[in-house]
Amino acid sequence: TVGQTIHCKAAVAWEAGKPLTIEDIEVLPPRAHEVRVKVLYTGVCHTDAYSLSGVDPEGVFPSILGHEGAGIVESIGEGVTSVKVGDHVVALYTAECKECKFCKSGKTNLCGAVRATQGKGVMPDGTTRFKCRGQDLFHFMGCSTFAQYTVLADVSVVAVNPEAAPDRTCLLGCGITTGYGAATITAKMEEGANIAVFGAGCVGLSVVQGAVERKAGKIIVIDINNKKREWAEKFGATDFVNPTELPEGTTIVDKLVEMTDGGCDFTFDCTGNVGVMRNALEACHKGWGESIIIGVAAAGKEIATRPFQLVTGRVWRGCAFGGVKGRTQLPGLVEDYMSGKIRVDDFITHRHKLDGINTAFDDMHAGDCIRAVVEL
Ligand code: NAD
Ligand code: AHE
Ligand code: ZN
Repeated sequence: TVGQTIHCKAAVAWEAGKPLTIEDIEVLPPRAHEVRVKVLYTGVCHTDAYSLSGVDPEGVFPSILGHEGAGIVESIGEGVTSVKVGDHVVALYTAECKECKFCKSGKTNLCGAVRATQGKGVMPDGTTRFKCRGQDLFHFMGCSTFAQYTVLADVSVVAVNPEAAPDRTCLLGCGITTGYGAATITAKMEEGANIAVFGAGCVGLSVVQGAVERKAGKIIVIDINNKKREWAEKFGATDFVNPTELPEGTTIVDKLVEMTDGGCDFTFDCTGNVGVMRNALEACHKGWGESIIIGVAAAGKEIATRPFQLVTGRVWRGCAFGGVKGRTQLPGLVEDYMSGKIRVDDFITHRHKLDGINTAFDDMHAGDCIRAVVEL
C-alpha cells in the first residue's frame, strides 16, 4: 500500500452536535515529513466531546476527531527519519520538533512547528489527507485517531516499546500523561506538599498518582459525584470532599484552608469549570500556593479572582499535555507503565468497537466511566 490511497473505515464528525457516523474513507499517502499510521486503539477524551459539541473555536467540520491513539507505522513520506515502517507509535497532539524557539527554550513542552495548521484542521502544507463521499475531511489536533488509518506530521508521532499493549499506551497519548505530568513535571512539588485535585476523571486521578509518586502530604480530591470517592482512594488520595455536601455557610475554599492549615501548596483544576478554577486558586496557601489549570473551558468563558489573591503570593498557571515533551519523554513513561510505576489498566472502564464509538461518548456523560477504549 506504500504510495497508494488506502480505503478504510472512520468515524466522521459531519457537523457540530451530531453523532459520529461510520464511513468508508480514503486516506492519501503521506507527503514529505509525514507518517501514515494504522491506528489500533483510541481513547475517547472529554476534549473530543468538547470539540464535537461546537464550543471549540478550533473545531472544524467535517472532520475526523480523536487524539488519544496508538498504532503501527504503515508508511512514511520523504525525509522521515524519526520513525520507520512497523514501529509502534503513539500520536502526539503536542508535537515536538526539537528545533523551534519553544522546543529549544527549555521552558515549555509547547512546540511551534505545526500548531498553526493543526488548529485549522490541515496538514502543515495546508491540505488534508482524508476524503469521504467526494469531500475533503479535516484533521483534528494533528491526530485524527477515530480512523483505521491516519496521517500525522513526523513531529507528532513517537515510537514506543513494541512490547507495550497499544490498547493501554493509547491512554498515555492524553489523559494519563496530562495529569501525571502536571503533578510530576509542571508542579515542582516538594515532599509533603498538600495538594487538592478538583475533578476525579482520568486527568484528575492521574494527578493523584503523580502526587503519590512525588510523596505529597495531603492529597485531597474534590468531586460532585460521590462515586469518585472510591476511585480517588484507589489511586492514593488521602481525603475526598463533595463540595455539595458541606455544611451551610462553609465554602470549599474554607474547607480546604481548614484541612491544610492555611491553604494548599498546589491545586489542580481537572474540570474545565471556570468557577472551580477560581476556588482552586483561592484554596492555595498565601505566599506560595500554585494553582494549575488543566481543564478546557468553552470559548467565551473567562476566569476571575481578586488581584489581591496574586498580590499575596498565589500563582495561577496551566499546562498542556502535563508539560510532557512527547518525543523525548513519552517512551520513558511507557517504560514506567511497563515496570508498574504508572497505572494505566485501571483507567479502562469501557470498551467498544469502532461502530460503537457514539456509545463511548454516552459513557463519558454517564458518570461511571473513567476511559472508554475503542478498537479500530
Ligand atoms: P472527566 O469528565 O472524566 O472528569 C471530570 C470530573 O470532574 C468528573 O468526575 C466530574 O464529576 C467532576 N466535576 C465536574 N464538575 C465539577 C465541579 N463543579 N466540582 C468538582 N468536580 C466536578 O474529564 P477528564 O477526561 O478527566 O478531563 C478533565 C478536563 O481536562 C476536561 O476539561 C478536559 O477537556 C481537560 N483536558 C485537558 C488537557 C490538557 O492538556 N490541558 C488534557 C486532557 C484533558
Ligand atoms: N482548541 C481549544 C484548545 C483546547 C485546549 O486547550 N487543548 C489542550 C489539550 S486538551 C487534550 O484533551 C491543549 O493542548 N492546549 C494547548 C494547545 O496548544 O492547544 C480551544 O479552546 O481553542
Ligand atoms: Zn484529551
